[in-house]
Amino acid sequence: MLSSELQKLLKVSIIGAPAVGKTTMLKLLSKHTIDRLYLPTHGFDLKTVKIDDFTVKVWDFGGQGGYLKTYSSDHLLGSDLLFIVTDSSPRNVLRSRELINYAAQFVGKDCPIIAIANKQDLQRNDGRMDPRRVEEILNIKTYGLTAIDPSQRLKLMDIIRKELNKISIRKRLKEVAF
Ligand SMILES: Nc1nc2c(ncn2[C@@H]2O[C@H](COP(=O)(O)OP(=O)(O)OP(=O)(O)O)[C@@H](O)[C@H]2O)c(=O)[nH]1
Ligand SMILES: [Mg+2]
Repeated sequence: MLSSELQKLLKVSIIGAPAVGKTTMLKLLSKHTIDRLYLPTHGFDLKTVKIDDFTVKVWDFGGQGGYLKTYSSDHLLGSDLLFIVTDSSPRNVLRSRELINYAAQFVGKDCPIIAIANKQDLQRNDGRMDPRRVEEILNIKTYGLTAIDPSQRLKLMDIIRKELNKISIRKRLKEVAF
């Protein structure tokens, strides 16, 4: 494979507590129908998504039980981008802080860690936080999302595209430096 092709082959990992909407995000990305069924992910799920000329392998890790801790050291390795998904409830956002510290051990220092403040549709009803508040608490770049809303697909694609472009430039520069 040409190195220019390799630069366009990227790995995105999605982690977070159970039922925060990780698999729904993957469905949103892969144009899968978005049902509201909650079927916990066992282990992890893997899908390939094309974004512009990037081929993105998306790893969706199950949040239940010990899945993440069982798989993380091996499977988070080599991530080009890591999403930490929260359901934007105060309790879950606080838990996500620990998760960020935990996962940061397994991804390289060049891998951006981005938070998704999901379930924004529920924000007005039950005290969930807006993305700005989540960002203040987590201290990492945070985007708001309603993953069950198919009209937010482009928004999610844009978030990923912006990061992938930066990653791809960085990879190219590294190669030139060699
Ligand atoms: N209201 C609302 N519900 C959502 C949203 N995103 C996901 N859900 C619902 O939350 C539930 C759990 O979603 P999943 O995507 O399966 O959660 P997960 O994070 O993959 O869970 P695990 O696989 O157990 O780690 C489902 O019933 C979804 O329909 C959202 O933006 N708003
Ligand atoms: Mg899941």
